[in-house]
Amino acid sequence: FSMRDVTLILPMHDGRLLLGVKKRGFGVGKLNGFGGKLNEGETIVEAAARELFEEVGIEVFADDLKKVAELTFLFPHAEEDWDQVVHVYTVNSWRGEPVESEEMGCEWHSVDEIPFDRMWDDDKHWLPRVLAGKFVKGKFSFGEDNSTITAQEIVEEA
Ligand code: 6U4
Repeated sequence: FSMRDVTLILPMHDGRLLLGVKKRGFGVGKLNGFGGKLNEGETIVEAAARELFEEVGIEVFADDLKKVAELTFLFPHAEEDWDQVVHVYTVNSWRGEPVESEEMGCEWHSVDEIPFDRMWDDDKHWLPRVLAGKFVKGKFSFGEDNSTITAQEIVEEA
C-alpha cells in the first residue's frame, strides 16, 4: 500500500498569492491553492500544470514550477483513500489570465494577510515557512471531524 500523490500549486506575483475556494469534492468550501490527483501515466509536475490550466486557466512550463513542500496528511477517522502526500509548488511565471472555473474560485491575497481561518487547519503551520523561502517537509494527522489537526511534525530543510 502506498499513499496517493496529489499536487498543490501556489501562483505568486508581486507579493500576492493566488488562491481559490474549492467548489466541490475534497476540501469543498475551503480556500486553497490549485491541484489534485494524478491522471494515469502523468508525472507529478505534468499533473500540476494540467490542474492549473483546468482550475484557473493559466499555463505554465514544468521548469517554472518550484517544489516548496512535501506534506503527508493522515485521516485515521476517514476512509483510507483520504490519506495523501501533497507535493506543493510555487510558480511566478505563466501565460494567460487567472479565471474562476467550475471547480475553483480565484482571488488574490497579500502574503502578509493570508486568511488562514478560511483554509485547511494545517496551512497556518507550513505556509508561512514556505513564504519565508523554506522547503518544508511535514506530516499532519486529523481528528474525528477530519478537519482539525491532532498531531503534527514539521521538518524544515534549507
Ligand atoms: P477530483 O478528482 O478533482 O474530483 P477532488 O476530490 O476534487 O478530486 P483532489 O483530491 O483532486 O480533490 O484535490 C485535493 C486538493 O486539496 C489538492 O490540491 C491537495 C489539497 N489538499 C488536500 N489536503 C490538504 C490539506 N490538508 N491542506 C492543504 N491542501 C490540501 O492546504
